[in-house]
Amino acid sequence: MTLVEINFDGIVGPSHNYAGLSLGNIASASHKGNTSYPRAAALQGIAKMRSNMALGLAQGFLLPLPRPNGDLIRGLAIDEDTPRQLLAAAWSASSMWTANAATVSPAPDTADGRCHLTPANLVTMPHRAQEWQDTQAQLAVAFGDERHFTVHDAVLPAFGDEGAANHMRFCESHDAPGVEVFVWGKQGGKFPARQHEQASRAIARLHGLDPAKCVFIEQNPEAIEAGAFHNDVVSVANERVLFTHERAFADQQGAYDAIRAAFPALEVVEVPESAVSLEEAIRTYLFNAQLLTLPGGEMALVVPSECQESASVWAWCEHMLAGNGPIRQVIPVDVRQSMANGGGPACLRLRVVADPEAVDQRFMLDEAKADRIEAVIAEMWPETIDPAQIGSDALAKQVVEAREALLAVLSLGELA
Ligand code: SUG
Repeated sequence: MTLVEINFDGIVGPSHNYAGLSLGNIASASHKGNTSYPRAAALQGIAKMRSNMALGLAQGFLLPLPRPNGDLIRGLAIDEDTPRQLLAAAWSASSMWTANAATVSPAPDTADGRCHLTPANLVTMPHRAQEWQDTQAQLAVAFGDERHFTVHDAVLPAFGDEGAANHMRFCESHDAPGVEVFVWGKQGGKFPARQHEQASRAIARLHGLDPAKCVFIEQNPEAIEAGAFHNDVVSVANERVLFTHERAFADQQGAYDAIRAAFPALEVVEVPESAVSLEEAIRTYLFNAQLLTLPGGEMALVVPSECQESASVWAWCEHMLAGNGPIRQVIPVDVRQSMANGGGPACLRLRVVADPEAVDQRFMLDEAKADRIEAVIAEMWPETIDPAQIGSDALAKQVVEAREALLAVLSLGELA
């Protein structure tokens, strides 16, 4: 068995649109009402996956969920008089951000030696709260081999859980036992804190983690106020490295000390406020990056191309590369359509450390399959969606048929 990190990217669904549904997500609010480009969005996502595969990394994907969601429309009896935001919720393509699909504890960390996955309940936002059962159904297929994986139910809706976006794992190498860090937020600020401490603690118990190898850290309320609605907007981890803004945590030094107590080899790469302000970090999504170990052992940071256009962020990246820190490459990628809804490269992927052979092969990507997926997107995905079109029967038909065509080409009709 070879355990490697596999990134499962969400394929951007054909209903991708800008409805401004996420309070506290500044990009989502500021692009509300804009025309979206679902075809371009999905192709940008495939290009990112191809670029990571070209680095020699294992790549998987998850499918868009069924939209418009008839169950939600019927369940809330949505009609012409219902606020447009609720109708738009039933059309949201938000499952593309698979960092919110689940929390994943790889086999070396768990008591029973299986990889555990808990779908996120995403209860804070109605358009996201509808995701988890369909996500779970998909995870149960992709990770259906019960010798290797356990897929749980989401934690009780009393405690908000947003999945891997608020979870980091430190280890000497991906296949070695790790220390899992859960970041939660305290309610009471102007924006919702989406991750509840008790949801994180429940997941750690359900996954059978060793309490001595778990760390629970409070997010900085100022970061949430500035638009870091998930911790992965202000920090990212890989192996021994924590790449973080200096204002990410409520008690920054205390957070480093707590992680170091459980994982002494911790290496912190901290970006100070004086080099990149919290606001600029959130605007450019510098930390919503994929911090990857390349096959040669070197680490690369896959950042949104917005980072290259920011004088302070790019100067900091160049300064970092000129030094001798652990991150040796910075690779910009264009995921602008997703970025405009607050989703960068890291939001678009769920990391699963597993033997690729143990995964249902229909969810693993190679170049030939990427060609087939691209062909369906190019033919079937709407070129544009104006928010006024949400609710139209013609658009609904196109969105449903586009997803069906994708399932057909991937032989995944059972998820229809
Ligand atoms: O939950 N945006 C998502 C972005 C999720 C980003 N994920 C991570 N940080 N891991 C959210 O706020 C926008 C939907 C809209 O406005 O239509 C949205 O749901």
